[in-house]
Amino acid sequence: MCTVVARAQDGETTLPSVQLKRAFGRLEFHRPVQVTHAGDNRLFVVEQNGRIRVFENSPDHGTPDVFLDIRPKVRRKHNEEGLLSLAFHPLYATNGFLYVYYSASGPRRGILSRFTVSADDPNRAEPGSEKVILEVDQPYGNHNGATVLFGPDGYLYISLGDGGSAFDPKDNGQNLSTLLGTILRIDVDREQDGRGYAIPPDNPFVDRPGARGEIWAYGLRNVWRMSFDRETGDLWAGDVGQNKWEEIDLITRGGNYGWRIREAAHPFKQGTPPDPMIDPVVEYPQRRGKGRSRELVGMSITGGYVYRGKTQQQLVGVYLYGDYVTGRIWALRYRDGRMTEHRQVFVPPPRVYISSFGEDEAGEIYVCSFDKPDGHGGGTGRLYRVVVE
Ligand SMILES: [Ca+2]
Repeated sequence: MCTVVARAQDGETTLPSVQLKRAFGRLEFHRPVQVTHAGDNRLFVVEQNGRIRVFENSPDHGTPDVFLDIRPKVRRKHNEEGLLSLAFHPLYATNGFLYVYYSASGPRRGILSRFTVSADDPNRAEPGSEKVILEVDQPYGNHNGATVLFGPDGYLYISLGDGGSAFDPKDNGQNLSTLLGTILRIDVDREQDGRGYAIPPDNPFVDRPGARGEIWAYGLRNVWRMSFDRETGDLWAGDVGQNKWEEIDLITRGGNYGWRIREAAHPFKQGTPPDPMIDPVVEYPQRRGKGRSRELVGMSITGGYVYRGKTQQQLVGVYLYGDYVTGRIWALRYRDGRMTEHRQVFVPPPRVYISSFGEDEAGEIYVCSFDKPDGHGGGTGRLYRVVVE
């Protein structure tokens, strides 16, 4: 259990300041919410309105191809709805399977689906190949999660928000009978009991009466981006706060991350947690100071990555994360169960909205940024590399 709580502050540190360097010439994307790879020197950018674009991860990348276009299926009524995440199967090179999570209508819900790459064009997934794996009803338009990614164990992990509105009105966070407010862990290589997936037998709640066996961790408000440290296997998540506190969590098997009894490490609403609650590794206040000097620190956390690349030696082993609204980036080191260093390492220029971090197969880290926060009426975005200043 992690019980270390530290607040955002500067101090003696080996953590280097970083810069965002515009990547891939002048390529622009429609509200890029994720950049990822399939292990073959290409990058895939998820556009929130329902397209995935692909290009060579090289200086002469050319114009990105449209890898998948499911815009007609994707619901975009709320700013947080859309095509939200993409993950390639660990055996993608041989089976061609990719998994996406998107918002849909009729009824309002989130859909996890599998698609298959074209047999004769690696830059195109077959739009007709969709196989729905899981559907989750969404009571409100916001807090849909979602990140999908495969763990080192080969299982698919999915972050799901608490269902939305504000203050978690249905108390989904502490309710193990709903998939909302959780991170799920499922086996997409097997089917079971009429579902498009199986529940791994070592999931934490498979034997608890009334609990959903898919749940890996809960008490989460809206994990917007999570990642595995490719060296240690640690699962890092950024959980978006209500009105006061944003937090980074280290996700452990069966962990209860407190929402809505707590917002980050702070009491929020009375309740009896089904399991002991785990404090965040780190939190920051949305605002600090008093009166006129009150400063906006951030309003919506974006979880990042532990850097394991080659080109930025000072960042190796450092976890980077940011804030969507202010564009700030922080870094931390974590060792032997506790955080040893933490500070803000990037002061953003205006109009940088960090929608996601991502990495290529070499472990180099990228940032997806929107040009403006609200998606209604369009909105472009771009990719940056994270480099030491
Ligand atoms: Ca929490």
